Amino acid sequence: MRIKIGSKDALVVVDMQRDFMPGGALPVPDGDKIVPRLNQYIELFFKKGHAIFFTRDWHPADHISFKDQGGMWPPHCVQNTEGAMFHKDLFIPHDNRFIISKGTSRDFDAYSGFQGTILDSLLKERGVKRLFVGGVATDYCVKNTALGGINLGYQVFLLSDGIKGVDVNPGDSQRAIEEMLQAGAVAVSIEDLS
Ligand code: VGL
Ligand code: ZN
Repeated sequence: MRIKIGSKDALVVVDMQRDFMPGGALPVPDGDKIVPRLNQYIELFFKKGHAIFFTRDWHPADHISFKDQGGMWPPHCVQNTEGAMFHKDLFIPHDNRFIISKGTSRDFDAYSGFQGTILDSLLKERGVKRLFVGGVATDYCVKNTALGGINLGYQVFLLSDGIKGVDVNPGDSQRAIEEMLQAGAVAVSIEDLS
């Protein structure tokens, strides 16, 4: 496949935060291994001057998704803590990039970067039609962001070499990938883009 990146394309890097990396509060196995590959995608979009969106989980300390509040996760990505920071080697350009915080209020969780955020309006404002989605976790926030994008009418490309999942149940990530493809996402890897 040969895909030429243009001004109607945007890169969406999902939740590459320290708490989702090995050693973090809610680690995605090998989550750190995709940083170099994601940096290649980021560089490609950055050099061409195309938009790059970094989503982040940005929870209050008493967030509803945390176990001590009745949710299913250990506390993670609490606003302004180290665990909520992006991986230190992730290339975050100064231009053409946007940080999208989600899950920011106590009583709502958001697995999709579109949920409760201005991501859709920022994309529409810029005339973006195609999204290239990578990051973590394949079976939660990547899946929901990709499906959210499809539902909003974007053509979604899944960066198959730039995603990692948690697999709470074995096979969750593989099933998530199949679900995204079923919904219309197209799997690509770095060699496909120029
Ligand atoms: C995520 C679990 C809880 C994710 C966020 O980014 O995939 N997973 N909060
Ligand atoms: Zn979360």
